[in-house]
Amino acid sequence: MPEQEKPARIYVTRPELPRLADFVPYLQEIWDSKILTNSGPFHERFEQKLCEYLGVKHIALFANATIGLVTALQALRITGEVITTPYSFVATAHSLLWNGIKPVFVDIDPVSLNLDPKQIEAAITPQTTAIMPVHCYGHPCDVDAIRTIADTYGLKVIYDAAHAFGVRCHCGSVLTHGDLSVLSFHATKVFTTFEGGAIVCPDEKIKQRINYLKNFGFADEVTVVAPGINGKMSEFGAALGLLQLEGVDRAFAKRRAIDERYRAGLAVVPGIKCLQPAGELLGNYAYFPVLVQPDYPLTRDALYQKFRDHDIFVRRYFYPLISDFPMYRGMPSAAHGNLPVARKVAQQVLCLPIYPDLAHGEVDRIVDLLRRGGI
Ligand code: T4K
Repeated sequence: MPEQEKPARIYVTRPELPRLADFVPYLQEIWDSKILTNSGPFHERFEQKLCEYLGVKHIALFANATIGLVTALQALRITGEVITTPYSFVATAHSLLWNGIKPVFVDIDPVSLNLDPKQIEAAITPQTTAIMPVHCYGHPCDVDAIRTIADTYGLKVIYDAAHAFGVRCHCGSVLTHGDLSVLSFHATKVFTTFEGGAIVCPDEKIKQRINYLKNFGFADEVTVVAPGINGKMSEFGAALGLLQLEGVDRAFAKRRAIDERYRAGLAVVPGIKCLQPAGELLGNYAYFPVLVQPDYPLTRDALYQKFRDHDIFVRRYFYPLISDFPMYRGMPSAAHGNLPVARKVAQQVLCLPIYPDLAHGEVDRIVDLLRRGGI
């Protein structure tokens, strides 16, 4: 095929951006005020609008979710051991190591791919102080079962909600569960502020402490109350966030249509299993993971390569497991036999492209490739 006729490269995701012309007045305002960061006017407006949109009480904006996770652990003074999932982006466990906390990996549920509540109790020791589950791919964890365990053993719960922007479960926003939830607004997420993140908090007091921690520990000009970090979101990120909020429901609707098209197309493809929703009343369609089963004509990795040959950049989120990285693999909970479900899923998963502007024709091309066994 001549170069100019080649279809454009397809990525696993692309950010949904507003028209540049619509962003320029926001930039003008920043230029005029010369306030670039440190809780400026866009930061304050965005926090408030975000609370309203998400249906939560308090939000503290962050430079990214990783610093948000690190700070959430500091804010609740978590120490010792924390139970978490091996099946996530590596930032989940890294936030524990950055606080000198030992991650204890527990296997995932084979249907939701979230931390399996049935296996949490057996991993609790006198050193356990918290649970850090992940709403993987935006599918809610079993929040009620996790709450019961946490209450019984006096543990805190910090949700890594990096994927769960806008997701609603049986009792409203999934972000209201646990002691704190941490969102990501990275460029690859359903809602972006370039880089960015947020901690969702239940009350003003904890938000105040988080605000100190994300600003070097400053309580006022001359008082430093904690060894804080610089985790602040800039005015540029907050301005983009404000503008993004206007189009986010439209973006979800487009994602949903793509999700439905994949499901319809793949229903009859032997060996390709789509993940089912995990009880969400409103999903965000952040990812479209499929599991490549042993009866599919190609292995997962051969299929991954076939897609690449067609300039389709599918991804293996989350392979390798976090527990297989060098800084974790010596830990007893990372042992081969301890995480059989996560290990199997990490070998089978492939995340197909999904983003609002992905053409339906491209979805059909991807489905067709899967139907033909990658040929
Ligand atoms: N917890 C969980 C459960 C997470 O998934 C993440 C992040 C975090 C915590 C930490 O959140 P942050 O601290 O980042 O806020 C990406 C992201 O970098 C990462 O944020 C995300 N999870 C993870 C699942 O995916 P990569 O290395 O796969 O990204 P990259 O650069 O290969 O991008 C994937 C595709 O996206 C590209 O092929 C093209 C497209 N893309 C990417 C960027 C950066 C764009 O179109 N524009 C862009 O600017 O990690």
